[in-house]
Amino acid sequence: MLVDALWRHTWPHDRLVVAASRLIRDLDSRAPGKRLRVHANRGLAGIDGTIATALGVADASQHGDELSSRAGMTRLLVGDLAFVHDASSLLVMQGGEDAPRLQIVVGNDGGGTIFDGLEVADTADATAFERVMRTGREVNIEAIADAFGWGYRRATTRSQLEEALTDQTSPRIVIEVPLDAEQGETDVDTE
Ligand SMILES: Cc1ncc(C[n+]2csc(CCOP(=O)(O)OP(=O)(O)O)c2C)c(N)n1
Ligand SMILES: [Mg+2]
Repeated sequence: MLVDALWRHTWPHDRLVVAASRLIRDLDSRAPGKRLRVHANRGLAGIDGTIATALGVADASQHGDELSSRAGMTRLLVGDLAFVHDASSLLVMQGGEDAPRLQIVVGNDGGGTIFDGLEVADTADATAFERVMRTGREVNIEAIADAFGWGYRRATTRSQLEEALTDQTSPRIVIEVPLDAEQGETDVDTE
């Protein structure tokens, strides 16, 4: 539901940045063809600076020569671990710098569920796997957003998510979507 809604509400004049996460795989397997500009970091340090990358993409779009690239919204789709890992990049507008417009959509499943697909998940002790691989954490995403002066919305239904994506009155917002880690599906109602 999350990746479908995000893809559907992103248009050729928008930009999408997708973090290293279970979600990029869901998106890759579900999204139909569409002329969108999508950015992603790859490599061993794939989750380093994910928010900074998205801010850079947003910033470049606001200062580009092409008028068309200045329109629309930049969105980041990111998991909870990668979001927390790069939380300090939320510190913008200090020292008179420009403030890019960005919507950050955090799929929060309480840890790194991308690792559930590794072979070790079938053989490791469940407690050890949780501690070492999934590294689940209880983190207050709203408090993080608030601490850095970003707006915050929590979307637990598809309509709430679509409304949050469409409402562009807040230039910098974190939209948290709670996900069910066990099922690999959302907690949300399909209303
Ligand atoms: C610097 C760095 N450390 C570790 C990794 C391995 N890694 C890939 S995705 C990921 C985080 C996955 O958790 P989350 O962001 O919550 O996404 P989820 O898979 O749960 O959707 C990590 C740690 C990496 N890519 N880069
Ligand atoms: Mg996660």
